[in-house]
Amino acid sequence: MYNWDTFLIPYKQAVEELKIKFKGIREQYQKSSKHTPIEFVTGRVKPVASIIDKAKRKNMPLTRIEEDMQDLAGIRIVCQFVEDINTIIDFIRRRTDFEILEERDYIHQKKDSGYRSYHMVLKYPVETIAGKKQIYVELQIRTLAMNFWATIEHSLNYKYSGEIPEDIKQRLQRAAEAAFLLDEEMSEIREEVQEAQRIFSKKHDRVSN
Ligand code: 0O2
Repeated sequence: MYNWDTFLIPYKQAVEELKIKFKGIREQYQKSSKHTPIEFVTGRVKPVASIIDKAKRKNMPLTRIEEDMQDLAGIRIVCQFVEDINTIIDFIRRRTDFEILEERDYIHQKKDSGYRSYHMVLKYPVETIAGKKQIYVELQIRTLAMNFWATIEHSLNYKYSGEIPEDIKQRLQRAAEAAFLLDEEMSEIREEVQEAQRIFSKKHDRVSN
């Protein structure tokens, strides 16, 4: 049987390295006069129980997960405005420290559940004692509103083992629509909000220096 701890070490390393890199980008933006397109960055290695569950669900033998389960390592970049997502996509496409294998736009084509997010599958090289190892990483880019919705829906899905009752499903659809409208409204006043945030962060810098 698998030694999961050993198997997952390079995945942990990829997640930690990428978190540092994207947090570094966030910090550089914060120190510049430009709007910061990254609100926060999180990352995780899929828990072993979820890996086994997903493999069963997809009829995937465990010997195939390294190749076929491309979200063992996951990074999430959350931003304030939908426009920030495009800034991040452009910047990811220009990077040379990984390759983009796939892009899935669940923003223009939301899932039936109401889920919206932009997904990229990256091939990221990690140095191991046995040499370079290419690791697949699923990068999810979404707004705060999309993230709020997805987090709630994810826990309900867990609670109901994927069988969310119809009335709650309908409420979730309406909540997804509300999150979409919230993103639209915020985009309309984006310039105003960004100006206010610039003033606030300058004042904050003066106080803390
Ligand atoms: P976790 O780690 O618990 O988040 P599939 O499982 O077939 O739908 P696939 O082909 O692996 O997905 O890739 P896809 O569609 O890009 O989705 C992978 C991940 O996106 C999921 O991981 C979720 O994190 C997120 N996601 C996709 N659809 C939904 C949705 O309807 N609601 C929510 N809340 N999240 C979604 P996992 O496997 O669920 O694992």
